[in-house]
Amino acid sequence: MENKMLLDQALALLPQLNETTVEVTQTVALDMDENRQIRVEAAGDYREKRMKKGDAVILDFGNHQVGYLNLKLDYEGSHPDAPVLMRVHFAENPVELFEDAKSYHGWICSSWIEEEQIHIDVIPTSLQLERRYAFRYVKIQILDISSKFSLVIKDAACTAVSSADDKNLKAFETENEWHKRLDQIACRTLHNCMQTVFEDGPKRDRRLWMGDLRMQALANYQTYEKNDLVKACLYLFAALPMENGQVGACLFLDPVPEVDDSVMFDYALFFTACLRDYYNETKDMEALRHLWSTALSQIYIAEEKMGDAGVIEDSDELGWCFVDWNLALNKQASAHGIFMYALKAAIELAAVLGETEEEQKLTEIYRNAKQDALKVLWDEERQCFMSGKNKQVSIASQVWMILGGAIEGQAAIDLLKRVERMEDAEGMVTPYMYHNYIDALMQLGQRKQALEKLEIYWGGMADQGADTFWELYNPGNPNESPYGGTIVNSYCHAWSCAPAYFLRKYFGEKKN
Ligand code: RAM
Repeated sequence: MENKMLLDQALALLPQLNETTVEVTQTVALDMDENRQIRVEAAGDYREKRMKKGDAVILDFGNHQVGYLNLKLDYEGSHPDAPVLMRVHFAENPVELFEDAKSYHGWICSSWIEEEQIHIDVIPTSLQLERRYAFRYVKIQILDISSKFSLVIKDAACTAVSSADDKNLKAFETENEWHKRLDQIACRTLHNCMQTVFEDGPKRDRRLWMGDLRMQALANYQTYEKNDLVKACLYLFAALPMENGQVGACLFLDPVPEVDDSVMFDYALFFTACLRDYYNETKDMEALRHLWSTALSQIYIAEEKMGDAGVIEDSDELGWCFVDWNLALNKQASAHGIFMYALKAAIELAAVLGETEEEQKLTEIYRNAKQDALKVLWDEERQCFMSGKNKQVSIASQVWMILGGAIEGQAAIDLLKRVERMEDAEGMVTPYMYHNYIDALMQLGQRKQALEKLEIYWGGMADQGADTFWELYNPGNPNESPYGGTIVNSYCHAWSCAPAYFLRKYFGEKKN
């Protein structure tokens, strides 16, 4: 099913990576108190240490980096008479250095843990670790060394890589220092996820996901404006669909470009929305013509999930529709809202292309989807949208109904307020879902609330010392992980670069 024309176009657009050498800014010691708060203290100069068995140093690279570690090693004492065995542990967030890799038994593969054990046979030597890592801190620990000599790390540096270049970062004009800081963290997040494709996170999963791409593209238009990278990613998804023509949830580049075998109802539909955003930004008519049939077929493939009642049917299949990492969340109502959201995008694109008949057909589907949402999913008694057979209330369901246009204006404003007060309403756990929530508030003209929520939520991560924004953040439990351990969480995840998008688009102060 691979489309060679689209694939060739995509590959031709893939960027080169820029390399920068980054030095260690300080050697540190880390301490964690009973509330899991971490204190970072300066701890001399790593170059001065004479390392014996069990000794460790923690190097701080000053900011989040993505790249390759280079070490220059020497010794003091007798000629090395045995190899040195050392463990190198990389951490995006210092909390990772307090977890023991061996005690991680979560469901996602532990091979994501950023740890290496290496033998060094010949010293002095210069070495570069083969694997690319995402980190700010690196802990080097000597597991064993002959008693006849000690190890000296003469130099440590990182060859950092990204396809984004800060020279091309658009200025963000604001006098608000706090907004500047949130924007900087968001831009760093995006920058470090911009590799050969937009990666979801450079630590994990290091690949192109459709749902993440939509948000990365939006932030990119306000910041680095690497629009060809968005284009390349859209072409990749269109070139490598599933058997039935559906856009896959994610894809790999190596050893050859290939779509993963997982699909998600919402992610496939976000292709259509992402193409609409890309077109609005670039007016790239040629790309729209190339990608339109993929965008349109996502709507019809999704429509097959429409049940007799006229709303998208629920499913027990795990991960059928993503929406958020809240594992208790029922996805039905959100799925229906996302279907409507993508339909709106498809109607817009059909109009641009002059596909009048298609436009009318889609408008008709949209009209019915809206009517049936109000008929089937709206609960008269509780005055909100419900999801699934157990009639679950969640913020996500309301947000997607609003973004899909099922409810508008004051009624929608009141709805959000009402549901936020309901104790049994399922909440949001990812910056990804928070982005959609802020988007809904903005669509309803609730600027003040949107800004407040953004400042509190992303500001919460900044207060925890984040250099880049995280994959997950639950203010009630900053160490939450859906994977069974923070050691595999990603602390630089581009679906969380919303501050760069919202602050720059709506809250900047244009200087005269
Ligand atoms: C996470 C990935 C990615 C996301 C999927 C659904 O595991 O890192 O960001 O799109 O979940």
